[in-house]
Amino acid sequence: MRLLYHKILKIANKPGLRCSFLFVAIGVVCYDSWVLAYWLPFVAFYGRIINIFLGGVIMIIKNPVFEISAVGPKQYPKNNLPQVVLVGKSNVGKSSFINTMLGRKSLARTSNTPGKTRQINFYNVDSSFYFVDLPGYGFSRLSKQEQINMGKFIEDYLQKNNSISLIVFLLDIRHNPTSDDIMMLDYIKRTNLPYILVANKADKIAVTKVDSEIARLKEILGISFTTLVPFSSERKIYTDIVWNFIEDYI
Ligand SMILES: Nc1nc2c(ncn2[C@@H]2O[C@H](COP(=O)(O)OP(=O)(O)O)[C@@H](O)[C@H]2O)c(=O)[nH]1
Ligand SMILES: [Mg+2]
Repeated sequence: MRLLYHKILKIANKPGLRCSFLFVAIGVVCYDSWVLAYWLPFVAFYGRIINIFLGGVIMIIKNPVFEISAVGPKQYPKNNLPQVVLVGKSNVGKSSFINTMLGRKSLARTSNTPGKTRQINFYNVDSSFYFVDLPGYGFSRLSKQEQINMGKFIEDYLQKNNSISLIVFLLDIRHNPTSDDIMMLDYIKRTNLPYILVANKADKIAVTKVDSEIARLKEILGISFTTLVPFSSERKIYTDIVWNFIEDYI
């Protein structure tokens, strides 16, 4: 049943379709069913156009490529393309997020067993912006000192880079933010860089619970006015909503 809900949601999330549904509803109210049948193709087309005017996006990705695994500032790209940076604890789904948003299966390497490598992976998206995959923090198999070093490595990148256009801060919709999450979020706030929060793995809970979990996370984090949107790489839902936000910053 949950799968069916998510399938419907995925279709309803497609750009244009939300508007199309509205038109169909208006059509049903105003006309006999044979008129509606005649209308349908037009409804789908104009719904799409109107949705673009209303600020919807149809993000067309042509050729995203992995550019570099940087181990230090000298290797960060020298051009001024905007960078959209994924921040979050290990295993929250940063790499999967990049693959899902770009419609690629395994451009960004995902794993069940997070590694210890301190690398920042840059994905060049059609020479218009970068998705930047930061190493995860709070990886329990690292020693305390290694975790501190990892934190410094991430902060160093956030400080020494003036091409950062947006930080996408990933949380797990099912779990309370950890103390590391809260520390990282405080740090991000202090950088004054724009950020949005994305609650990943929404497929793991019932669709009917998504809104209340989002509200709960907002309350815990004390961020009533900050954007916090659900997401699922597994089911590839809510991608349009997130693209809408990203598009405003690139
Ligand atoms: N169910 C579910 N699993 C996910 C989702 N996103 C990522 N995962 C899984 O979580 C694990 C860690 O993902 P990964 O992208 O490597 O996390 P990262 O360490 O933050 O880059 C992998 O096994 C993914 O398949 C999601 O939206 N739903
Ligand atoms: Mg990763």
